[in-house]
Amino acid sequence: MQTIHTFTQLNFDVGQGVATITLNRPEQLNALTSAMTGELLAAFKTCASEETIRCVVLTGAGRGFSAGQDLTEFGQLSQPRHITRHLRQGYNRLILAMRELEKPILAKVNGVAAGAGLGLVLAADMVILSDKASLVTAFIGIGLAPDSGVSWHLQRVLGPARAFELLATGRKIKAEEALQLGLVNHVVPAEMLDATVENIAVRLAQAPTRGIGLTKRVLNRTATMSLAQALDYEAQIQAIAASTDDHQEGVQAFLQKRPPKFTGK
Ligand code: LHQ
Repeated sequence: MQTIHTFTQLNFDVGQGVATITLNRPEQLNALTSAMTGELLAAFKTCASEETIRCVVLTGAGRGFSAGQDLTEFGQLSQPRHITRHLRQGYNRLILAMRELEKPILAKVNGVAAGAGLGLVLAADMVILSDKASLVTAFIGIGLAPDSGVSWHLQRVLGPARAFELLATGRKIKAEEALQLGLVNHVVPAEMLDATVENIAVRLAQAPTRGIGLTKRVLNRTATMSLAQALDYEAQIQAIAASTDDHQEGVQAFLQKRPPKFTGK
C-alpha cells in the first residue's frame, strides 16, 4: 500500500490499482465536517487525475460509515442564509464529483450511514454492506428535508411511496432490508467485508477502465432521456469505447482464446 496524499480527516491509500478512501473520525462515527468534505473532494480529484488508480473504495474507520453532517458544526451552517451555499459548495460538488468520476466507486459500508453519509453511499456505483451496517435517512430527525442527492437516488430506486416513507420516518433500514429494497449490491458477514470488497475492487481495477467509465457516463445521462435519445446517445458513446486499446485487446483475446490483459487505456 502506498500513501500518496496526506489528509487530516481521511486516510488515502493506493495499492493494486485501487484507491481506498477511509473517513477517519471514528469517535464521531465519521460525521462530516467542512474540512472533511473538502478533503474528500481533493481525494476524488486525485482519483480522477492519477492514471494508476482504476477503482475507488470509500469506507469508514471504526464502527460507523458516516453519521452525516457533523451536528456540532451545525450552528452557523444551518441558518437559512448559509445552508444553501454550504450545500452547493460542499456536498453538491462532492456527489457530482463521485458521479462524474469515470472510474468505479465501491462503497464499503462497515456500519451506520446516515444523512449525507447515506448520500455518499447512494452516489457510489456499487454498495457492499456488512451485516452489522444500517442505513438511516436521518434528515427528518432534525426537521430537515433530504439533501446530498438522497431524494433523487432513493426515489429512482424505490419509487415515490417507499422513498417518502423512509424520508418521512427516518427509521433505520437494516442490512437485509437494504438488500431486499435493491439499495445495495451485497450484504456479507462483517468479518468478510474487507476480503469481499478487495476481491471485487482488484477485479474492477484490472477491467477495461475506459469502458467502465463510459458505462457510468451512459447510465448518468440516459437516466433522464427518452428511449430514442438514449439509443442515439449510446451509439455516440460506443464510438469512443470502440477506439480504446482495451476494446482491441478484448476482441483479440477472444479470437485467440486467451485471457485478456486490459491496461485501462
Ligand atoms: C455525531 C453525529 C453527528 C456529530 C453521531 N454529528 N456527532 C448537511 C449540511 C447542512 C445542512 C443539512 O444537512 C446536511 C446533511 C445531513 O447529513 S443532515 C443529517 C445529520 N445527521 C444526523 O442527524 C444523524 C445523527 N446521528 C444519529 O442519529 C445517530 O448517531 C446514528 C443513528 C447515526 C448512530 O446511532 P448510535 O449507533 O446509537 O451512535 P450514537 O448516537 O451513540 O453516536 C456515537 C457518537 O457519535 C456520539 O458521541 P459520544 O461522544 O456521545 O460518544 C454521537 O454524539 C456522535 N455522533 N452522529 N451527525
